[in-house]
Amino acid sequence: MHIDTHYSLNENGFTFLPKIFNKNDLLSASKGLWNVINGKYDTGIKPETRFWEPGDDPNKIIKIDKPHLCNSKVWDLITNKDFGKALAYTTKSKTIQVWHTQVVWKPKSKKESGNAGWHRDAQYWPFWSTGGLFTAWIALSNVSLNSGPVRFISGSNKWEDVPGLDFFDKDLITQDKLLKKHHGKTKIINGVLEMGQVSIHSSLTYHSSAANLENEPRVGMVVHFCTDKAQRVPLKGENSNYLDQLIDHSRAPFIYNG
Ligand SMILES: O=C(O)CCC(=O)C(=O)O
Repeated sequence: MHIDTHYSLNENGFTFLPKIFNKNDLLSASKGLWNVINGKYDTGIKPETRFWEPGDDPNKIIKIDKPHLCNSKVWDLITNKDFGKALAYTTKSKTIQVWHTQVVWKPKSKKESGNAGWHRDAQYWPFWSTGGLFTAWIALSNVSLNSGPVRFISGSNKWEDVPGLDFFDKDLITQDKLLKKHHGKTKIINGVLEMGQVSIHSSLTYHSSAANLENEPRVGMVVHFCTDKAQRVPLKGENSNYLDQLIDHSRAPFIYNG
């Protein structure tokens, strides 16, 4: 397997994989996601959460959680065996289980409408340890520098938490100031990808994305996965049962198992 040796998941906090999927599967999944966005679910199952509804601002970033439950082609994409193998190889793991997904579909932006604020995924996952948790971002369109690619802060997987950062905060200018105050000059790497390529980042890596200035939408299928090294953190109250769905493999499929 060819691995991009420029960036290491351990050292930099992210890496890039070569193309894994065939074009038809990518196009079918993309069409499937568009159906989900428009409220058409071929499996009859609704997504977990919608942050965009038909009729909402068409220039706004569209995020919908767990679209793999709603469309069989999206399910097929994220359970692809070669994909599972590549994630296991890259993370040096014995098992790979997908426990959450999102579509992040970014049409041409107006002002801040396409921004996703700086964050680390672990800040939203109090029920998980930080080790053994990763995100794979599958490019379902070509992702140019101008299309608002996901960008990563190299080495930020080793940082302490930076309070005040959030995916849903579109004010990247204020966030950049905050980052500068805490860490001075940072090295930011853009995930410029061809359709079918994949980036992987750890749960602690700070990342964000800015405006899509292209006419075509920038489309990412975001796959959150845990390895055999991940550990549940017992919680009380809200979210305490969230990971009980791990036992339901029709929601949380194993895509690599030794
Ligand atoms: O697709 C984006 O712009 C943001 C994605 C993201 O936050 C993630 O992959 O964890």
